[in-house]
Amino acid sequence: MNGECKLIDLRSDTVTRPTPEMREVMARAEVGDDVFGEDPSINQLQTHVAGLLGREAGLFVPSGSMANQVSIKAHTQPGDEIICERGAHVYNYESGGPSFLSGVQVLPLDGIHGMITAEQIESAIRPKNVHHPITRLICLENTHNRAGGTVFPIDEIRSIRKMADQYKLHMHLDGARLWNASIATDIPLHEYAQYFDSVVVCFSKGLGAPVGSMITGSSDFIRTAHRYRKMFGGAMRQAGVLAAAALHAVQNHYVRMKEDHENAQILARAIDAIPGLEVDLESVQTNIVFFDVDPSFGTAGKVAERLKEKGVLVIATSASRIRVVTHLDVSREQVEEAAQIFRTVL
Ligand code: TLP
Repeated sequence: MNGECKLIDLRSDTVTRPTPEMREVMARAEVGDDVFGEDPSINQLQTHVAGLLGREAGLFVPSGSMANQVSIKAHTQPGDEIICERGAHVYNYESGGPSFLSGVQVLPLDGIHGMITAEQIESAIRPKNVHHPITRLICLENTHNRAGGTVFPIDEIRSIRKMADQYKLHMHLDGARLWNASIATDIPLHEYAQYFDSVVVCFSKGLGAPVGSMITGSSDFIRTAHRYRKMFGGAMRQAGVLAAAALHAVQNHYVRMKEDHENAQILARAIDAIPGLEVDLESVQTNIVFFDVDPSFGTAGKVAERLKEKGVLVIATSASRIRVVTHLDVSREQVEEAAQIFRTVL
């Protein structure tokens, strides 16, 4: 907790500020020109995180969106089709990146709690026929943001991999919050990662680093991704100061994420107990809580404004839905205070 700001900011786990310890680590970081591969802090982070995920190599990139888009580019050819769940970040929140940057079309499938099954995907694979695009890539998201931070069951991932192998499809994981999935299930990161050709993780969400994500995969894949990172303008120079913050976050803020999950449970129950607000408690599995607002309160946007006046920041994601996210910069006391403010305002 940095205590720099009085508002209780539950809009996203991306809002955290670097802690004093992290800033010190950043100030001391050894740096070099990463375009020459000479930044020791970046090299250390890439090796460390690739190791955690059991992959051959890692590539540090500025953002989760760039990590996903570079990966999609590296897996596909223009005219290909990629399959994902309808609420996926790559489909909804990356500015149409797949079509613009890779020239691919996206086939979104309706999931339950953000999860799609091997059977569902298999029946969406295009027959080999000149009329159709070529199905090339399956993108999964774990945890699934828009479904409420839900965890993808590892058994289903295994079945999807088996099926994907039969059809020679690639698999990409948007694991911006894979850390949360791993903490929630006690399944190590590398167990999840083994089923994918590429896995993206973010340091700037629940881990609390200011910037950065990583693509991991085979050395060959990362070589291709490296070229596209350059092409997309994501090659940085002395970015070791950022990598040092990310490494500090992995080493110091990962295990504590279970506090965020407990805080999300407290908030979810408090919100659900308020007449006119409804949380799908089954979907609250990590640090994200979505709730529906009865129209008698006004729109979700209006509710968000009233909460802001009382010091709680939330995001209205539709006319009737609000998202709150717990993270490093909200303490248990603040979560309890926020719950009280919800009760007062609503
Ligand atoms: N998510 C942000 C917003 O873009 C919605 C948030 O506040 O949750 N994958 C997933 C699953 C994400 O949730 C996000 C960010 C990204 C990728 C993109 O990361 P950045 O913002 O670093 O490009």
